Amino acid sequence: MQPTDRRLANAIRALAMDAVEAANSGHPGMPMGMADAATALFTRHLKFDASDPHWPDRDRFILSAGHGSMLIYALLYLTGYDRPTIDDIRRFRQLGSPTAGHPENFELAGVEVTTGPLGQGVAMAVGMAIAERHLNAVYGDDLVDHRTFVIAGDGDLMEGINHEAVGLAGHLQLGRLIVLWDDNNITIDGSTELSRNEDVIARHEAAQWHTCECNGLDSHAVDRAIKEALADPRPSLIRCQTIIGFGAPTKQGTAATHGAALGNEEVEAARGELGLEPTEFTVPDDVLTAWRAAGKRGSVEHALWKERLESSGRKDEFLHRLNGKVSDAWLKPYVDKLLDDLKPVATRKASEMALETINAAIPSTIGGSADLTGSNNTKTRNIEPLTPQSYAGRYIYYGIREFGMAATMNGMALHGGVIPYGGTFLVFTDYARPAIRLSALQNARVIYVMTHDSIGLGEDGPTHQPIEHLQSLRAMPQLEVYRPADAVETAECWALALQSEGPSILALTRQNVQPVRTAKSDENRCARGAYRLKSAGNARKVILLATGSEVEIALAAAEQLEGEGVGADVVSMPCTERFDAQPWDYREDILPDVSNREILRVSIEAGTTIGWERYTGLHGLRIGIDRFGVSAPAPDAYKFFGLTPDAIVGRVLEQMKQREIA
Ligand SMILES: Cc1ncc(C[n+]2csc(CCOP(=O)(O)OP(=O)(O)O)c2C)c(N)n1
Ligand SMILES: [Mg+2]
Repeated sequence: MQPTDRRLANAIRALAMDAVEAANSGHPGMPMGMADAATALFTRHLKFDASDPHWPDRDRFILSAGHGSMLIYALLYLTGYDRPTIDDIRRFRQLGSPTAGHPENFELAGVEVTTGPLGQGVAMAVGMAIAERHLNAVYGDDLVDHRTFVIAGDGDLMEGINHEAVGLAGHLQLGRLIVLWDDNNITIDGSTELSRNEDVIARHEAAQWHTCECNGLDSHAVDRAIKEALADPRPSLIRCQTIIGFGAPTKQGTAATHGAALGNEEVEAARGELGLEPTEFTVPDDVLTAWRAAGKRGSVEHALWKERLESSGRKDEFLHRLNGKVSDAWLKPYVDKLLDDLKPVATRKASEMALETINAAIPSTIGGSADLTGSNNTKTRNIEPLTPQSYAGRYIYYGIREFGMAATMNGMALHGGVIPYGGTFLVFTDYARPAIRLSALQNARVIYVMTHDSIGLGEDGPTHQPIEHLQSLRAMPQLEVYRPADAVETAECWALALQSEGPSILALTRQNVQPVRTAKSDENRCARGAYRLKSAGNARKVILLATGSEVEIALAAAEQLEGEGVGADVVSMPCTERFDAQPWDYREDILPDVSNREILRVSIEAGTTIGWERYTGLHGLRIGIDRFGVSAPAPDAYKFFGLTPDAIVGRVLEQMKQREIA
């Protein structure tokens, strides 16, 4: 006899309670409250095959309420994924176990995205739904025809990013996105009445979503609600009314179940209440069998899909696209052509020029901007907008939603088959930063086109002029920050970003810069992160290290120094992370490890100097800006901050004198 849904759901409850108890850490309330809804979703609707978590046409499931990680771990175990095993679940939240505190996409197949920072899961789901519709438009129903389901908590819907994500999803009419809201009226501080009186349903409806409500503790009611959502062409919000910690006799319905072990006594009482096995981490045989059958539900559809793939004339192209590898064959011919006709150009414009070629050569790119298309130069002439009428388009008008854009791009990148890039001003990486951090943590290939990268943007002044941004982004692990100096370097950095497995930031100028790379080269010189652009003519006394728009200033300063008989190398350093990864002998060649009395090392970057001592040495000369900017035309701002060849040469000579460098 098939066990009841309630018994299936209770297996989730049991594992959640036991794992949190064993770790004495974690969040039992959410999985216990949503166990019935998750049972309805996983046993009747979600299209998946536990034996192949990477099946490209699977439905995507995102647990936006990542603190309830035991919900997804229980589901993956019960439905028969290879991992987590029951031992992994016993080792919930322990060092080396894939059952990390919050679900991590790099730990377990079946965990599509990393969640935990509330709100971002829903926004990433929007990106997944966009990627699905786009690939469907390109490859058709036979190969791409799936949905994106989300479980979200009160917190996910309260976060600011939710407004951005909901607005974008409604606008793009992403009807295959279905969010199940765990409406339990509880957050950490207690009742949601403490902090919320908005009408969540009305807000979604105002954003052109379909909504419905159900008793989230009744799997059949949830089932009906999901059916209704599936039938509606709009994105759907299903309000599942639940009780947090359902089944814990004295604690259910209270914040006490949110984020702490229930305690032995309460767990034992819950076992009685729910009719669970007496021993921990135990699932009754008939229940496990039923769950395992649910994990195989999709196998027939999966087999049919494979047949369609085999008989598709586009099989190779489709698989190539999904594996994500891109060639940089476009780069050399493009750069050679650039070199034939050198002229000053802003690197944001150089980025657009490179993108014309890239977008033609690589069909998986999808561009966009947070309402700064004309400033970020992100839309090339050869791509059309992605709209509800035409999901095949490759350009997204994200609106003024920087955080939403970044999280959406994470979802797109992790869906696979597309390479998202999107722009805003570099200073507004602050608005997108939590999602940039998740790009890095998740190793998602998202390319951030961040223009107006310094005081060089001029008149808009201190609110718009990045100062600490470059260095603070460089401080983020697994993120590559590129600041190219001219059109050639911009193209090279684009090639590196496209070939990277993780995220990149391209910091680009608003103002024109002189070409600094004028000779043909067989290699991508930016690949080493820093390289000697000009060697000292006289005996080398100085190394000028510069990035982006300051490289041409460094070259001019070096020329003056040479005129004074002082030999000066100029090193262009478009990507510090890549330079740091070079072998010792290369780094030693570029930046010899000698005292600043022998060779003075000087960094020049129109931003904070904090951190540059890493390359100049503690007593090297760091030229930059350690205060907020000024509202003025760019040349005046550069002069004001001493970022001119004359001012730099003056400071270098003075330092040399002080240090008695002859
Ligand atoms: C951006 C962010 N802020 C704060 C937290 C800490 N936090 C984790 S869960 C939670 C409460 C969430 O409430 P709800 O979504 O209703 O979850 P429930 O208590 O119902 O399980 C908070 C504040 C977080 N994970 N992410
Ligand atoms: Mg809640």
